[in-house]
Amino acid sequence: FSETPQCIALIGAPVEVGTSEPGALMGPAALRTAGLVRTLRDLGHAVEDRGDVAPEALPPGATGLPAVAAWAKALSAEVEAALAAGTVPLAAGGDHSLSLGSVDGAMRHCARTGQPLMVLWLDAHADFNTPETSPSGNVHGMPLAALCGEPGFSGLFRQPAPPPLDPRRVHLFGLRSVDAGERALVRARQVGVTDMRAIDEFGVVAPLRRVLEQAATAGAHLHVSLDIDFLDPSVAPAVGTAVPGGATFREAHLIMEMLHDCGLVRSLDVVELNPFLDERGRSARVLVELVASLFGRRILDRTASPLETLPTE
Ligand code: 5AB
Ligand code: MN
Ligand code: MN
Ligand code: MN
Repeated sequence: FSETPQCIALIGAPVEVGTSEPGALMGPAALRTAGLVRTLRDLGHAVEDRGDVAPEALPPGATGLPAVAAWAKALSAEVEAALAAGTVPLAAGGDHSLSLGSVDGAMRHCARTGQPLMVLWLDAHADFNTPETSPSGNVHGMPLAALCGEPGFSGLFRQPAPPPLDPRRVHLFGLRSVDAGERALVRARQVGVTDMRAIDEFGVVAPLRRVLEQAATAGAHLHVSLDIDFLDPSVAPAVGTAVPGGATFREAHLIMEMLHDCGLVRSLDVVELNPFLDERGRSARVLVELVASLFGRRILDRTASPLETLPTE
C-alpha cells in the first residue's frame, strides 16, 4: 500500500462449515469488537464495513463442500466487486475455507485486468489436501488444492471452471504441519515454501524479500491470506488447530511492515480466529495490530524499501 489513504472494504465471512471446531463464526464480530474499523480509520483510510456476507441458498445444516461452495460463491462476488470499485477487500473470517471465495474473486478480477495473481499464505498448515488426501475431511485444510485445480472438487461453484491458480505463484510461509498426501502434492506442484526451519535459519526477512521480489518482477496482484495459527499459540491462543513453534509477534509484525512497504498487496484475508477459545480478546487484538501494520502503521516515519539490504537513512 502506498502512503496515500486507501479505500478498504471490510467483508465479514462468518464461515465455520469448513471446520469441525465450532466458534469461528464469531470471528468477524470479535475483530470488529477489537476495533478493526476504527484502527484503520485512525490511520487515515476510508473503511466501508459491508457487513457479513450470506450465502444465497444454504440449506440449514448443510456441511462439507456444498456448504463451503455456497459461502465461497457469495464472498467471491463481494471481493470481485470491491476490487472492481478500486477498494482493497479485507475478508474477515471465519475458517480458512472462505479463501476459496476471496481468492476466486481476486482471480476473476485479475482475469479481467490481465494482472498475474500471487498468493502469500501465512499459515502453520499447507491447506493443500484434497477430499482424497485429507485426514479429517475438513474443508479448511483444502482451499489451496481446490483453487489450484486438483481433482476431487467437482461440484464447487467454479463452473464453468476458470483457469486454476498457478501453484508456483502460491507461497506457503510459516509451514510446520503437513500431512503426507499434501506434502507430495506441494512438492509435485512446485508450490513455493518457506517453512519454519527456513525461518529459524534465515529469519523472515530474506525469504520474504525473495517472495516480494518475485511479485514485483511479475507486476503481480498480491493476495495475502493470514491464518491466525501462523502465529505461535502463546501469542494468539484463539485457534482450533494450534501448532507449537509458530511466528513470534515481532516476526509477524515485521512481515506486515514489509508487506506494507512493498506496495503490492491488493487483497487480504484474516482467518481462523476462534473467539470462543480466546483469552479476554487477546488474539483478536493481536490480529488488529497486525492488520494496522499491514496498512501503514509504523513506529517512526522511516520508509525503507523491503527490497533494500539497509535502511536508506
Ligand atoms: B487451517 C489438517 N491438515 O487437513 C487437515 O487451520 C489441518 O486452515 C488443517 O490451516 C488446518 O485437517 C486448516 C490436519
Ligand atoms: Mn489455514
Ligand atoms: Mn492453519
Ligand atoms: Mn485452523
